[in-house]
Amino acid sequence: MAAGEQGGFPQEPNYVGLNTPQRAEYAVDDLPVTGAIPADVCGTFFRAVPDPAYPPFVSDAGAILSADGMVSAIRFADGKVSTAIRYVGTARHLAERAAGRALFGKYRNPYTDKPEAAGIDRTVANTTPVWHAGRLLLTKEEGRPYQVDPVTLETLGSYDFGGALRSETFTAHVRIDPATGEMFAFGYEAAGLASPTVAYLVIDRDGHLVREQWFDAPYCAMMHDFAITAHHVLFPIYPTSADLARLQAGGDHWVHDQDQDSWLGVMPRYGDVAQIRWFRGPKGVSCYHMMNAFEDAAGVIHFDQCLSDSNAFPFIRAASGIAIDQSDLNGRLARWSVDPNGADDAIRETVIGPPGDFPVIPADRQGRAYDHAWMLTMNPERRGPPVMGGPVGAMFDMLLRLDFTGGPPQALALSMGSCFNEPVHVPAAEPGHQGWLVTVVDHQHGPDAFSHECWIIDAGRIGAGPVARVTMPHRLRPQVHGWWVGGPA
Ligand code: V55
Ligand code: FE
Repeated sequence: MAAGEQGGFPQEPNYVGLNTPQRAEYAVDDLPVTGAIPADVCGTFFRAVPDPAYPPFVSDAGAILSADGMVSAIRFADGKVSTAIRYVGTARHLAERAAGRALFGKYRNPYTDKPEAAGIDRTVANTTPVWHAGRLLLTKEEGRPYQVDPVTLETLGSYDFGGALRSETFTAHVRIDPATGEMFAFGYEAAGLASPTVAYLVIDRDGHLVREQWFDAPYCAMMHDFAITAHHVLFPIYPTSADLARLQAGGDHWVHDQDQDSWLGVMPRYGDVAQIRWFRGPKGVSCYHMMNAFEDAAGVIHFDQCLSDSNAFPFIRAASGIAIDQSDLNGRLARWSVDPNGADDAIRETVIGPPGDFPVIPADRQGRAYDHAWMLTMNPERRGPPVMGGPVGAMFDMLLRLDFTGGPPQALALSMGSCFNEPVHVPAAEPGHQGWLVTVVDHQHGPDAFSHECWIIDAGRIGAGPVARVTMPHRLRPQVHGWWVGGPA
């Protein structure tokens, strides 16, 4: 076997280079550190990493999104750093391990599965490690979360909030209110495959599911993320939609329609889903991640999102007959402003930042007016190709700090061959200090040669580069999302 190659995996972008399956579980202590780890950085950086355990038996351009979830932890205590990674023991992963081969077919299409997969929960729990009320949940929008022991990374099982959850699905993007500690969440396709049914969920600060209300979206859309304000909950809908007949015919879960409207549903947080007001957005746009949302003094709602002119996933554009190359896909950090007390359904858009993704805000500004935020983007001055990898094909090579008070943006550009995974924000104890960003940086040294570091960056002075760098012990596949849990594990 060639270096970096894994037996039986197709030699195509989902499985080569940075995306080469690793399939390794391990724990390593006392990682080498260059520089000084700030005292604030004491806790665990949990990361969700999709890594397929078995070669596919179908050709599936969306395969990274259905790769088995692994949970990775990078732990910081007393200036020492350790790491561990383990598969999430989903029913799907356990069934495939027992069979010694893949049983599940295409991304979110059970009609392409082997007969042995019938009736087995299909979720791969590979998108976000969510920490709330003392529980670690590995989430994926296609199904319910799995609970994982935060110390051993052992999987405890599928989690349904003590039997309270009715929805078949649960988002990978929850929003935790900084004042109340409540977790706001939702599930789409809540009533089954390709259903337009959305479940709106509120979990109290102690982890009890106290509200579950169902409503129908304008159509069955890929609802990856949403937003809250201090008084409202916002449900954005972009025209990437599912169709049961297409799935039954063995087709793709998602098709994007450039001619269909986007929508923003707005309701009072503690209201009834019958009160949702739908504001009409531009046609054909798409967004995976919202930065934040808030109400201003006049009650106008501002909703900030990493918007693009079409779906960001090349495999979804291909399935939709949309001929836009990844490098030609335009985007922007867009603010949509709507008046919940106004008479019309108009959305006013202003551009507040460049194209990019993986927005990060301080947890205490969730749903509130905010001064600054961070995101990943492509260096406009890069000469040469980006590092290839991850589900969209190209990795981000620049970190930005945006200032919404009129100050200039700050940037941290990596040199050619290096790229960022999504950072987490760690708050600082010192008043006025903007805290720290902790992120995994991948370095490519050759077609199949990579090394990885975990960087700690002063969040208020990102241009100065990392204050500390941790050498990661083994090859890593690209992370999706992370979560910072402060304090001892
Ligand atoms: C995304 C990621 C997913 C998914 C759907 O970032 C959307 C977008 C890692 O899984 O299933
Ligand atoms: Fe996401």
